[in-house]
Amino acid sequence: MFKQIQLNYNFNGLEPYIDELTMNTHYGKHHAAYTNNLNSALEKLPELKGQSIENILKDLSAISDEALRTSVRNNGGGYYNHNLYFDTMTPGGSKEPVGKLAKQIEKDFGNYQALKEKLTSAALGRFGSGWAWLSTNKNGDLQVSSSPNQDNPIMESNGEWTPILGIDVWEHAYYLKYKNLRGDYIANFFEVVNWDIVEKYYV
Ligand code: MN3
Repeated sequence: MFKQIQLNYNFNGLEPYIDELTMNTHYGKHHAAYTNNLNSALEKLPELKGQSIENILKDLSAISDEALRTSVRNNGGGYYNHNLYFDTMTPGGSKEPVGKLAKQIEKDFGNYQALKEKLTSAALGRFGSGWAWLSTNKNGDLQVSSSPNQDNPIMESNGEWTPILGIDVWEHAYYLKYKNLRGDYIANFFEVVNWDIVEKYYV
């Protein structure tokens, strides 16, 4: 039975960057639905009982029933992606990457500003619903990418790459406040990123 990650802040805690109504709907309705639907699909897949969500997502082809595979892909992705998203935000943000992660960002991208630009263009360039990602592999390399729908780098690389930060660019993540202005939402998202937590996912 998978459970939504607990928030360390209130629904209004990310104001004015992410508004209370969006948080309420996003966490309370969308993420809750992905989680419930994932658990329902897994009830029909007893062979996956006890497996981590990462293990399930890195080998979706192990699910032979096509409808169940699609359900686990969409809802398992939605479950995992939003746990990461909500966990890596904090009221006021923490401004800049730290520690080993900051060093690797310098190595792979030059500096934080360059990484931010790369993530922003991945997020802006994703047509329709999806995500932009900062991911790492077992060597500690970093990579920026984007995925459609609720897909993520774990599924796309069979577990070679694991996201440590994700920007949700589904309209449900920003439309109530920002309407069509995805770029404004993305710029403001960086104001609430908790780089201390992102670094914990990295090391
Ligand atoms: Mn979402």
